Amino acid sequence: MKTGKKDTLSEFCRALKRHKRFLLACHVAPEGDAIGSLLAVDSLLRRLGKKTLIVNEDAFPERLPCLSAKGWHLHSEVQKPGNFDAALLTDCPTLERIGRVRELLGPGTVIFNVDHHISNNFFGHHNYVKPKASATGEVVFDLFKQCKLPLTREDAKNIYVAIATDTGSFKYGTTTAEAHKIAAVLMAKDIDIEKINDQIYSSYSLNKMQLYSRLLGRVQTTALGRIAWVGMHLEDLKQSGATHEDTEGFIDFLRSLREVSVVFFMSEMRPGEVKVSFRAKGAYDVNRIATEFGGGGHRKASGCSVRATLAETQERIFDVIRRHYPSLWL
Ligand SMILES: [Mn+2]
Repeated sequence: MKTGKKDTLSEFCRALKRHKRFLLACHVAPEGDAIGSLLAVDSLLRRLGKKTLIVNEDAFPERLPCLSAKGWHLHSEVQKPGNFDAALLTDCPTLERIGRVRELLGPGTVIFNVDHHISNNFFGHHNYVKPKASATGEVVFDLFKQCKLPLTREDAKNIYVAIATDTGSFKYGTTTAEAHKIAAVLMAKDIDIEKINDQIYSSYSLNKMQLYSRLLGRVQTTALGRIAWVGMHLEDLKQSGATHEDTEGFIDFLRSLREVSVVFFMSEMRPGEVKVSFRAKGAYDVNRIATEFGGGGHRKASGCSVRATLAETQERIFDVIRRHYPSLWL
């Protein structure tokens, strides 16, 4: 069976119904959209009578207590590959994004790709990818509609978290009218949005706050303030007692600087390996920049990993920004 087929919504749902046992996975370092979408699609498939198993390389993140970690298995706990005739992946632009879960896919596993990344390479046998959608959660909402399954309160919460986290609470330019319409439908399911939002946004540990304080004290800008960046050393985590997971969302502080067009946050994952997040405002496209390093994402939000020191990574990023956007310095 060839990969790369772009399905219509109805073709995609018809194909889903032809399979029995699904492995479900999302990308490594999973966040709200990946997980919320995954949990909602799990519920959908189960109600269609399918057997499902959620398997991921990374643990369920602590910062999302509003979502249920029940049924989340680690790749390392699942011994045998096979036993699945299909796999469905959420929020992954490429198959590589599921990390070591790939080892569980057999040559006969039919892969379903549900995503909204503009950089998606249609790695599945069936691909339902909607780059206009603000979140994969919106795409999963389509699946429920197409399958004529009413949303439970839990489904509504999962999809709400997916869309709210990927749109910065309906603030980013990627937020569509459709996202608001869907949110209205979800709210009609009586979800507690105050509690959900407090759990997502007002739940810093003191260690995390102290890490942010260190990082904010070192923000640098150039090109008349149009570019801002900061690098985090492993030592920063050690000194503050925070974790890598705590850095999720830090980039929003950089983005909140008034003059910036392009911002990036570099975190040292281990010596010689740096993870970079980019955000853009206005006409700038940071997907183009991340792609140069083998990463990707969206026009206004993207990321990549670089095998280098923080200082080398910074140099290389500036080379790429200068090449793509020399006018930033004018
Ligand atoms: Mn997403």
